[in-house]
Amino acid sequence: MTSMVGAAVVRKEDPNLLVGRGTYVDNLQLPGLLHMAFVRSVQPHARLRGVDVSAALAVPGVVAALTAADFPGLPSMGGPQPSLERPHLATDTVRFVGEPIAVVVGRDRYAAADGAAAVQVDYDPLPPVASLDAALAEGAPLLFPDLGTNVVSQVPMADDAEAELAAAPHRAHLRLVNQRLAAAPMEPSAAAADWGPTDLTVWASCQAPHAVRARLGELLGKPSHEIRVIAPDVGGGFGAKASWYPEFVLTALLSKRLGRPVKYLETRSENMVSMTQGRDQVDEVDVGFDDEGRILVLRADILQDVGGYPYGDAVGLPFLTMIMAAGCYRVPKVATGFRAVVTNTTPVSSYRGAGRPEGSYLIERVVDLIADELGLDPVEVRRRNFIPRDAFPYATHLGTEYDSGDYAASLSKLLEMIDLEGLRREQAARRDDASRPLLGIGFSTFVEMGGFGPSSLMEGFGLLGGWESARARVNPDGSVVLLVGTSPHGQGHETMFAQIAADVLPVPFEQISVVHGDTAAVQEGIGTFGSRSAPIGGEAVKRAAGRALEKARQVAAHLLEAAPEDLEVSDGRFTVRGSPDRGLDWSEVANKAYRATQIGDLEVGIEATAVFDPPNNTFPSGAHCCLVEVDRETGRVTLLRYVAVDDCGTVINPLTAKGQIMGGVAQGIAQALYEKVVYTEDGQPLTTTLAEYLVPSAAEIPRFDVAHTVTPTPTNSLGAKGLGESGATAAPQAVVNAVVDALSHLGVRDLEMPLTPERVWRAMDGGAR
Ligand code: MCN
Repeated sequence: MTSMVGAAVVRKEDPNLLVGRGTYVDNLQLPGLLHMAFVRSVQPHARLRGVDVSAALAVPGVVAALTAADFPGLPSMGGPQPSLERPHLATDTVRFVGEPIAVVVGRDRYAAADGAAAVQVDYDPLPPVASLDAALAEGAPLLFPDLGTNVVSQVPMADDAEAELAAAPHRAHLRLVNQRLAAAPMEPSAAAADWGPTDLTVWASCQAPHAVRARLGELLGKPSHEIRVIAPDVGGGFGAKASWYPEFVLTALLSKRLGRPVKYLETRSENMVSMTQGRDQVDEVDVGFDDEGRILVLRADILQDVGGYPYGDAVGLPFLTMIMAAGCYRVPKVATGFRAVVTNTTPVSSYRGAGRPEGSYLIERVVDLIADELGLDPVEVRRRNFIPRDAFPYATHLGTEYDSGDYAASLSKLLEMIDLEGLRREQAARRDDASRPLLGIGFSTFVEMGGFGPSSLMEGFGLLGGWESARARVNPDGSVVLLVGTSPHGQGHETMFAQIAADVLPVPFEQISVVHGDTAAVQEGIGTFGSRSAPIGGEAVKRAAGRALEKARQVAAHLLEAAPEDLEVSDGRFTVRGSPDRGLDWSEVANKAYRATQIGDLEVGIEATAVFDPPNNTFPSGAHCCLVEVDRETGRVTLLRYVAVDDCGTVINPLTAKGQIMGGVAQGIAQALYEKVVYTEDGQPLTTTLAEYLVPSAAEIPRFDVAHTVTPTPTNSLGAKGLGESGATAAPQAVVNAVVDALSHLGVRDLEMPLTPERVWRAMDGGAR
């Protein structure tokens, strides 16, 4: 039987989505549905003197207008410590533009929006701090005065490695900025709630419905069995839909109060100030190296902007950067530390890669800088520093254990796909011909941390666990339903999980469907983030399917009057070893399994659950190369080609894997060239529409070549590592390295993202060179 794992199967989920038959939260039409709108702060930092909702109540169609005072006893959204907690609706202080202050409910969205516009908020403005520099300045205004500082969390460097840096034959410094990014999913945040006489149903555009149910239970004091959370089709999340949002609980409370279902759909401009944002990290990096370009010591001092309120995972971001700071290189001494800082801006949290792209950017820019300083080939510097393939499992400076990898193999494969020598000749020729654009070649050899992650680690991040669950249910006709605890939002899980189960069970891929995202249907699960669904959820599916097969074997053995261990399974049939005529088709076995009168003492049905808690994270890696052209007159960067060699261990589906890489790389290109959330010095956001926040379209994304090397992970029996964040982790530095490479003969050694034409043009002295 050919294996389904590894087959490039088209996605099961696409037919519905392609013909507009997806079901998103906003497609819900419930009888008597009301619509909620927020009144959001227009001030970045202010005391609230008063909120007057009376004018809203006079707007036709408005049925309610409420402030925090109307929700007595509603706990806060939480925070790392009680004094830093964020309320669901602002009580006395607002700390970023967009923070919700009041809610208005209308018979339709328009009435609710008109009502929200009519609410009068009396602000007493406080001085804002809208950047790390401003927040850390002497005498800076404080967001939480009781704390006495805007630094909300830190890990100081135990040893700053100054002695090693001073002793190194060469040393260099870089200040690297990972600008703030907006997740900007196609579907903004959305929630709807229907609170009946006993039970509450919440539809939420989220990545982890079971976690949303648990939080609702805590906040509402309601047991989980009376709460059902449904994540229907979710139009992208990119990590930001793993965050908790006030709309999840406020729609529920409003539904209870008004006795009708209530829905909320964020507008795009609200999304650009309300949904948690990503990156926003500044790294001061020092490196010491020898004459051959070997890295001897690395120091990274990390500053993380966490926005107006510190979320638990936001302070985890720089921690992940620390873990991954040395990338795929053997560095004898690594010193890292961070400070997480609050500013009067939208809160920052997980965004595709969450702290690891920042680490990868850091080390990959450093490697190129070393090559530049020594006049060496950046490919060669990488090779000289790689952790060798026989060094795995490899313990990093912080004790994290890389599971497996062969970094040199990915780079070699990449080099087979490009003609580096030819490109270098072309680059030199272009430099001598002022009529032609400059050519740049950029490399990124990265390692990522995916497959989050053992319970021992994830419990520390405040999660229920790091395991994942799956249930395989065989129907009486032999078809199979998988119920999975992960919750996809674009990744193609229905396809991937069906492929895995089709390799275990004698059932065609087409006869396996997947149910996810509904706490009433699916057993307890953790959710989708940290590129965990393939390595952890996939293994759970494999095990559940294996257990279902064992049950079916028992049924078949009973029916065939043979011992279970004497049965063979092939071509959709159970046969008795040595007597191929004595056999039963899978569908007959499935059907008989439900006939209590025919299966003796066996329990009716075929259904099995498995929960998999991995022993470690997985560490996907790869080598990417980007070719760019830089216009000498305008500084405009054009991407000519992008080549990605990824090692995610066993590739479950090359087609969806390619989609994941392309999507992630597109986000990385977006960071390198286009996207940046911008605030004025006084805390006003300037990028509140997609006219100012430049999400690239397909037209800006170049030709892709994708290939794989395969170093299976030992952490699961599939050998699969997580892949969903690799592209976003690898790409920014591939692009930046390419542009710096194009300009290196002009003495350019670094450029800050995004590489706008203006920035590049200035680096070329306004096109003078
Ligand atoms: N895959 C594979 N072989 C592997 C690993 C993965 O074929 N060894 C393929 C499978 O098709 C699988 C997909 O890649 O469905 C992603 O698997 P995995 O790496 O386990 O990642 P998750 O499914 O857990 O997805 C999370 C990850 C994260 S953290 C973000 S952020 C992200 C992403 O995936 N956000 C996305 N991909 C996204 N894709 C879309 N369209 N939209 C988002 O919001």
